[in-house]
Amino acid sequence: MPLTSHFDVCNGDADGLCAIVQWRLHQPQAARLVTGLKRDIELLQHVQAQPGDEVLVCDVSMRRNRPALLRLLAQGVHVRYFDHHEPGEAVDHPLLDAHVNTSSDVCTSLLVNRHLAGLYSAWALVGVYGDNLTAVADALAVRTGLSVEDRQRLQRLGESINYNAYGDSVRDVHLAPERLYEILIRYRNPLDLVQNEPIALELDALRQDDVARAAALKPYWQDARGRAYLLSDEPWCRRVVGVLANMLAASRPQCAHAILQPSSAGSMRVSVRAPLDSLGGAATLCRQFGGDGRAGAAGIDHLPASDMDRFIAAFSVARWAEPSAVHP
Ligand SMILES: [Mn+2]
Repeated sequence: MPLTSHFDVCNGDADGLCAIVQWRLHQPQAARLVTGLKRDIELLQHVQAQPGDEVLVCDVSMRRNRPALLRLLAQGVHVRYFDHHEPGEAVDHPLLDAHVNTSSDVCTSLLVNRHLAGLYSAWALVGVYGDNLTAVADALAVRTGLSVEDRQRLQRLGESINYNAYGDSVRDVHLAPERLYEILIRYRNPLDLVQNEPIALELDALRQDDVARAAALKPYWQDARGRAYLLSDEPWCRRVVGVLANMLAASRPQCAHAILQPSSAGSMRVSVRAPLDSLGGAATLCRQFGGDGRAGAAGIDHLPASDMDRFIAAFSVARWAEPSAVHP
């Protein structure tokens, strides 16, 4: 009888890593970890398993991993799946044990925590804070009797681990998520990690430094309805762009925001956020330039640098109407 191989597959953000950490503390098992940065979703295709092998998947969309999932199941591989992203068409297979819940008040770490009846709830909290479900995390922290100080330590750790997953490639981040996992899994309680490992402080300091630099940026273009920012081609810009978009939106809810950053030669990547006060129109604008997205947040992967002014002109006259106002 051949030996069973184990694979752990997860998003490299706090929610994904903390889901696997909880599971492996509960069920210690040598497993090959397949992870990546935040943007790396289609991870299951990298698993080369044999019939009878076991795969644990956490925090990556089933819809995006569907072909690889179907292939593994058809090969006779057992798959246990925890996730909170929209799964697409349901997959029903005797070898699949799926725990997918898309409610806005859950994340993958929380689903694993429930499954394990709260066995490693401090680790779950790190994931929940990392996924920005602050109110949900605070409530769980209170229920489990954590002090305010410990709650803040877990929040800072979650946000730092999460931030470490932002970048275009592992060259942009402080520590590859699979290396970070090796440190996390040494601790049954993340508060001991915060106490003992310099990495928690390092990640936090790096994040604070990026955020301070981002806060000092001046708009490339602005009027009363919108602001556009042009980032440079540097690792800190590739790490901070998501956080910057949230910072800008929160600081001026009546304004739309566009962030442009150089990607490949002669081409820009653009992310657009509609004003928080009227979440609509972002996808409509981006589609004019070959992009796509949702009404409130959308993007363009490849905007020729020569089209930048044409984009700013379209951005300045865009209609930021709520979708219900456009389609009554
Ligand atoms: Mn998540």
